[in-house]
Amino acid sequence: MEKKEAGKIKESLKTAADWIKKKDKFALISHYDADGLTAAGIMGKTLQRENKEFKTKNVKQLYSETVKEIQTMGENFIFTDFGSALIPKIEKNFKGKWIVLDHHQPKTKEQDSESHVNPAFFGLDGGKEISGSGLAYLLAKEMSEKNKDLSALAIVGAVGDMQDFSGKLIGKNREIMEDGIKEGVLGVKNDLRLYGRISRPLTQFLCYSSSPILPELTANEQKCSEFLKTHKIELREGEQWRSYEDLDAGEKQKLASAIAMHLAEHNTPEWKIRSMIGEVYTLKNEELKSPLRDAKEYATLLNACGRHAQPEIGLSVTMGDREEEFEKAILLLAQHRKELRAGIELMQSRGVEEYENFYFFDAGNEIKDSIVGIVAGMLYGSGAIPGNKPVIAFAMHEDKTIKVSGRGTQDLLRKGLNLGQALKDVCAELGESAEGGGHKIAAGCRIEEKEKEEFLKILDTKIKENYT
Ligand SMILES: [Mn+2]
Repeated sequence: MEKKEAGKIKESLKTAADWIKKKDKFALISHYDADGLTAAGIMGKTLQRENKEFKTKNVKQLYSETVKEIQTMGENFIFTDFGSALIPKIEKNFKGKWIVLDHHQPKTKEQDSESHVNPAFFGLDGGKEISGSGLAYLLAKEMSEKNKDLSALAIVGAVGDMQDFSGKLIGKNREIMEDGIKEGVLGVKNDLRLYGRISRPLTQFLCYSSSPILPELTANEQKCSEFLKTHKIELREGEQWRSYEDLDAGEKQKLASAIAMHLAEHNTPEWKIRSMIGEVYTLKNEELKSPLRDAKEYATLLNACGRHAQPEIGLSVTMGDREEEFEKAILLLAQHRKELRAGIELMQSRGVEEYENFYFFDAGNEIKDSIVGIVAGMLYGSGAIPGNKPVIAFAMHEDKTIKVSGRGTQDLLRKGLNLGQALKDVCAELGESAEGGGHKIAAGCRIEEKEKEEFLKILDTKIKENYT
């Protein structure tokens, strides 16, 4: 039964592909994170190859001003990696001239429009089996088999949305990965999954690890270099700083077990240690030392662009720029890392408040609202908080509303946590001014400052109710 359902998504994508072939002058609107930027890159490339005219815009949300601007951008409208929660609004403003490809929880159980493609309508899990960029890729493949080289970008998007959290890609993501391997654009192997294995010098590789945070090592370069020396791993080869990829098989294994041992000594749960090893994805057409060579590093670079309000730079990179825009993206990545590190240090020094069903901290103006969710996620495993409850963080947005970010752990997910639903429920109770939602493991919403206290109180009961 389920297989048959999943087959129908192909029909739905075919309908969308046929519509695109018949139309021209598109506005391509996508979410501003790694998944959204790769989705836009895939669609952009696809439209280019069909000789279609198009303009692009990457947004965080669909505000009324944005709607007006989008209406002037083209005659037909493609929304990727967002839109499922906004179908009535989109239909009202873009009457019959739109398609939405999104994997976030839709508002209806049944497909509400044939222009609306969401894996949830077809028995697929949009949290782990396919992402926004994956949908864009499947559509591109419906348009033409020659678009199969874009599969590597779809994998960057999936990894950006952490759909590889179990240690490997599953479902449709896995089929896309196999396309990439067959096309020769993607490599996959089991290895240490710390961030920066290709482009970071070893010391920084340990120092900036956020998943997992390495107790006493994260954010401490001195200790990291001592740790490597203790385990007799050379930091340099001649003039060159070595990266993890430069190590030989024996050294790699030595380092991986040293890290595992270190984590075990610091009471990191075993599942977390095990999750350090898993699939890593290599983009074979990228330069050997480029951050774009590794799917996770590529995704982080794109997120850095989006979070610094310059998604167009990231989009240029996904569309193929490896010169000026790429250089700008590299600078944004460095800045992003600096801000994350400052955020973690702040939270570690201040500590968090504990509620019955979650941990909480209010970053106020001290951590940007665009990165507060990542910082919250990084607190797990750092020793700052144990993984037994989700963590909720507040940060002040420039318009003085409060951005709420929630993060859970894979352990909590296994226990049935649905953070997206919990936040949605609280917002529903607070009334129309608040809106919220997201995924089971990571979700967010926006509230008014005066609602803070009430929000926390209601949330304590809603989280408890949303373990299924
Ligand atoms: Mn996404």
